[in-house]
Amino acid sequence: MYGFENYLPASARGWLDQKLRDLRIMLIENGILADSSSSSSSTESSAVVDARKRLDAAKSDLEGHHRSLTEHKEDLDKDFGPDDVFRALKGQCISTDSGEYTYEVCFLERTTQKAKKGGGNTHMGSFTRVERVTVDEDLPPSGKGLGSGERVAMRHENGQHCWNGPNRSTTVILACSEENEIWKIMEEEKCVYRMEVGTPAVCETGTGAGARAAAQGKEEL
Ligand code: MAN
Repeated sequence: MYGFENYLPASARGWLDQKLRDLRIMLIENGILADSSSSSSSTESSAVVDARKRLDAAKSDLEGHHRSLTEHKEDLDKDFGPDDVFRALKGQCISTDSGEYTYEVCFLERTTQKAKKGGGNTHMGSFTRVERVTVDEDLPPSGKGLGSGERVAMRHENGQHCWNGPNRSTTVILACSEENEIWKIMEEEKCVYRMEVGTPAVCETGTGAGARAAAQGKEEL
């Protein structure tokens, strides 16, 4: 105040001092003036502090979006088979009992062996790629089998390590069916599994007798 208070009488000086103090507090409370008396490391006004908080929140929001974008990009790079026909199946799980175990296939994710009498689950492999295999099998009267010809298969690798053997792996061979269902499970060699699975996802590609049966079934509707 350029020292002009010094020319005021003591009582007026006290009054002015108080007014200036009140004004300062009001400015600080309204975020207009930085609170330099505060012992906190921040010398920013509360408006700046608020803005910084909002900026930090927006930044972490953006990071979240980036993460999900990366995930979606990775998803697009994955092999979803011919014409991406398996994309809709991703994450759907089917299971069936066989012997002492229940076997589960979660499409494009993993295969699992679950002991019926309790005990932990055994990871039988994570989905790695789509392949084509040639099969030659008698088709059961139910039509629930692979038949013969070229079929689409899903490879699952790097499952739980097998004592005295490889890491578990599973080949899931697909044939056309009206439902997603596991038809057959075999352990061809120790910890090397093969599953025969029916799914509508391969019907358009015309996979053998199962395809014909299902296609006929549909035509009759
Ligand atoms: C478990 C199962 C079997 C496998 C043996 C190998 O019992 O995963 O399928 O053959 O381990 O030790």
